[in-house]
Amino acid sequence: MLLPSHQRQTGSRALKGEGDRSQPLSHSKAGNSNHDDSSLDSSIPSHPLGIKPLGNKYFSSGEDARMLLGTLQVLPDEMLMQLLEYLDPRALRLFGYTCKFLFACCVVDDIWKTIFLESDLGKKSCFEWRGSWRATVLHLSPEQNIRVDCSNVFSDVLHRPFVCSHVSPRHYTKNIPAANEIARFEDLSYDEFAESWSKKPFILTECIQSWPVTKSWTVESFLSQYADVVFRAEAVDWSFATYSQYMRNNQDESPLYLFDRKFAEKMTLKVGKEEGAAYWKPDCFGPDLFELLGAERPAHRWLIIGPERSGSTFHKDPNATSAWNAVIQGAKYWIMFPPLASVPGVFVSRDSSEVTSPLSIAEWLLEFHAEARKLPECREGICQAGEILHVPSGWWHLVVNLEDGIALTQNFVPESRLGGVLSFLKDKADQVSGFERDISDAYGLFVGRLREERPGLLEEGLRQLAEKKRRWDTVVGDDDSAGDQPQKKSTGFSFGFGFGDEDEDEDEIP
Ligand SMILES: O=C(O)CCC(=O)C(=O)O
Ligand SMILES: [Fe+2]
Repeated sequence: MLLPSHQRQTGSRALKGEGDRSQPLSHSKAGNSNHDDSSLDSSIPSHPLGIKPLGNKYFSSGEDARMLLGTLQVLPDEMLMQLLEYLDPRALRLFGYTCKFLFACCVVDDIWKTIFLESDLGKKSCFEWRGSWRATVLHLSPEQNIRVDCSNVFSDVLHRPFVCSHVSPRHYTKNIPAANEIARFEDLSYDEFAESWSKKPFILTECIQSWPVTKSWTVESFLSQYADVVFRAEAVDWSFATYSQYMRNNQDESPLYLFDRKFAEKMTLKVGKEEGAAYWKPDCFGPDLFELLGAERPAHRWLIIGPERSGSTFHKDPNATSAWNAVIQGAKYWIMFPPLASVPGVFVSRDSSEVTSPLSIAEWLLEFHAEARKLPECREGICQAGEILHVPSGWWHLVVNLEDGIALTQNFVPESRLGGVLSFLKDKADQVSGFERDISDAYGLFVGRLREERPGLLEEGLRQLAEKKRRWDTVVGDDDSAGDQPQKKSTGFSFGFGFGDEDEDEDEIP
């Protein structure tokens, strides 16, 4: 599921000079990469305008376009880019014609994306996508997209997004260390799941083969059946016809991701084991305790569609729920860490309500992937079309589509994770998300429903909750100043609650 609203994410761009096929400097990456950097460099084409990383300036004998900026030379590139955000489309276009350096700045597509979103066009669900936000806002045909030779523009701020939008995620998914491989089974029984697997990720290769959508859904079939259905894709609501144009032809570093929770209603799908159903929840995960909430349960299922390189940056799923994610078309690379791990490049506030990480998936892969996969708690795997992956409650995950794809995901509360969910709803009430606005006490609502329908289970859940709190108090000496999120360090400090399971990984902090 997408980053829940309780985990506000802020971004920081890690800037490093990097090579370009036509230039002598080589890639500089964090963590002494064990990837083959030369193959990464050769997979990145030269910038279409000829823009180069800043470091290349020191190897160039020719003129530097920045010298012709006049008084604006005093401003660093980051600040120049920020200034441009104040210009309207006409001013931005004209300003770009004043010199080559400013041309390179003014065609950066992210600025045009903001302009698009704030314009009337940004409110439309059907329009012609022209391959870039700039071309779409300015109604430019391919021949009207002017090309200026910017080979004397040296800037990491301008070059880095181009690298990130051309990084092939496949480069990072090769050679998964055997110890990191997410377990794969054909299928699991509910007993096996409840006894041994509810706290670990795994992939099932046969479990969803009987779903009708596994055979019938492709991006093409969607286009023929649902072209006019309007889906939510991050900040926009677009018809599938429009989204598929975008999906096939965009250069965004973080492509807009179609992530819609009302899809079943919009597409008039039947879900569940009934005549004519499109798909149903797999048996192996057992009862979903949030079903006791009926219509009052928080948002729980999503249709996900996106192009290669789209995906989800590091997050934990909301309300300490577990999830399954079924790939219908395409393939997804998952990299996951248990709840208390410190994930390289991901910084969490003391109360876990804010997550700061590099802006894009590509940026994280470039800077932190090599270091991350060396950690003993790292789990990685590729979920192919027709397979389903289990996301245990509280696990960090980053997911990237390796090709255009369609997936279905659903969040749930298995019996074995009830204590964790009760603890979250009670102790992190300010981070609870996905409920309708008028539900102010999710913990009280859930406990009340469990008391009516599953009193024995509630008792066990409350016992787990109390035990968790007791263990926590023992560790931190009941002292608030200790902070509420000790991080598991890669150097080996491990912190587990071990509720009875011999091989318990870790659990959430109450
Ligand atoms: O398919 C994806 O991008 C991942 C979605 C996700 O985070 C999930 O299913 O929990
Ligand atoms: Fe998720």
